Parts: sequence; C-alpha cells; structure tokens
Amino acid sequence: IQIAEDSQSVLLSLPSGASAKVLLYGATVVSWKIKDRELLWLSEASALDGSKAVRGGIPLVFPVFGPPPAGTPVESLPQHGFARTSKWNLLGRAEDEEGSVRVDFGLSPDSLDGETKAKWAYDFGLIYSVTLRESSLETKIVVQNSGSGAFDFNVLFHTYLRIPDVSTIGVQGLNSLTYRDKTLGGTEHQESSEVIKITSQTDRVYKSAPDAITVSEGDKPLYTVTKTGLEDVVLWNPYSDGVEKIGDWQPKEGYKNMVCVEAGSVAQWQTLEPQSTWEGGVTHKAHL
Ligand code: TA6
Repeated sequence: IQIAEDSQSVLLSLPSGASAKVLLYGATVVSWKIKDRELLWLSEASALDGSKAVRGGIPLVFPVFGPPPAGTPVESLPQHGFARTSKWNLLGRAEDEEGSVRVDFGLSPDSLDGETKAKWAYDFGLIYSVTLRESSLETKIVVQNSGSGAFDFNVLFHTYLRIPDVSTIGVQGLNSLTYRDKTLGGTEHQESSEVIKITSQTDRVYKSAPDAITVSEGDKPLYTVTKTGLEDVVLWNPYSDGVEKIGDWQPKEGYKNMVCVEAGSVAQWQTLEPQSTWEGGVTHKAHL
C-alpha cells in the first residue's frame, strides 16, 4: 500500500495493482487503474496545470451544477462552481487492514482566491475523501456550514467512465424516472427503457434516482455506480456533434470511449443549516 505525493498530486496504490491519481487542483481524480487498465476517460487535451477545469476523470461540482441561475446566491459563480478549479489542501491519509488506502482533501474560504470568496461569501468547509480498494474507488464529500446563516448548494461527482464502445453499452437502473433533458431545452420526460442505449447527444438529469446504476455490455456488467446520501443521477455523452463545441476534447472520437454517470444532488437545492454538516458519496465498482 502506497501513497506518494508531489506538489501537484497524490498517487494511491495497492499491492493488487490498483492505483488512483488525484490532483490537488480541484481534488480531481485523473486516473483510476486496475492493473494496467485505465477506468476513467481523460481528454488528451485537458489542462492539468490548474489553468482550467480538468476535462475527464472525476471533477467535483460544488456549489452549483450547470449554469448558475440568476437571482440566486450562486449567480456570479462559473458553471459547476469553484470546487473543480480551486487548489485543495491535503489533510491526511490512512491505510486500513482490509487493504484500502484513503486520502482526504480540504477546501475552505481561506484557500479560495479573493474574487471567488466574494462571489460566494459563506463560511463553509469541505472535506473530500478518496478511497481506493481492490476493485472500487470511493469518493465522499462532507460539507460543513460554520457560519450563522443557512446556505443552499448542489453537489455532484462528474465521473467520466471509460468504456470500450458507447454503441454497445447500456445503462440500467433509471427506468420509469422523470428526467430533465438538457438537449431539449430542459423539458421533463419519463424514462421508459430498462436498458438505456446512447445513440446521440445525451444530457439528462434523472430525479430521485435509485442508489445503484449499472453500465453493462450485453449481459456483462462493466461498472456499478452506487450513491449514498445523494438524490439524482446525470447521464451525459456529448456525442460527435457535442464534442465539436468542446475545445479541450481530444481525440474528438473519444466520446465513443466514455459515458458520464454522475451522482449528485442537483435537481433541488440542498439546504445546510448553520453549524451543521452534510455528507454524500459514490462508490464506483469495476467488474473486471
Ligand atoms: O453533467 C453534464 C453537464 O452539465 C453537461 O451539460 C455538459 O456541458 C457537461 O456537464 C460538461 O460541462 P463543462 O462545464 O465541464 O464543459
């Protein structure tokens, strides 16, 4: 079991051959491997130097998902908030006897740049834990409100799962749910597929989703994404037309090798009372 760090990132590894790499920038997981097999998709053109949010891996969305709505306290923040573009502090690390390794990161107003702090002036603390096990990767976030007034937030783990071929996979666990389709102006629809196939640009927020979602290829499960304390699941693939508008997406054909299955609380605001904490997390399991 190993944890190695340099000034920019932390590398976790297990004797079984699993490893994960997390940048301090955004506390973004940029790689998760089992033996030599990479399980997350990362754009070859993604900035990794802290100049722009990472395109791929697991960017963390907080305190707003998507474009910030006007007239709300998040209105001046960038799309998806500031967690993914802030430099986090490494808080600590732990190894446990069952062969897992964990690293914790923290973010508070002290580590935000002045401009961001002014745009969202709450007294908050975030603790983000990444735990690597033999065949799974867990991400968990604790949100603390240390101030004297309540605040509202969205939070989401924007996981880019690497897949062999988008045309052969199916996503299970979302049937009969109501979803907001962002490709159709945010209109609401009801899912009617037991196994969802991705054949065009897909950008949907499934509300009040069950905790376990599976990505499979035929009868063979590839991943199970299991959420705790989170309400919704977003399914995103920009497809051939969508990637043309994303400057840092390379190779363009890379949309064939990814699907974002994103667990979060985004359809409604999560309200956190003063002097309170909230937590939510996701376990990504690879069925190899
Ligand atoms: O989670 C899906 C989504 O909100 C899409 O609408 C899509 O644009 C994507 O996230 C990526 O957003 P980004 O700000 O990273 O370009």
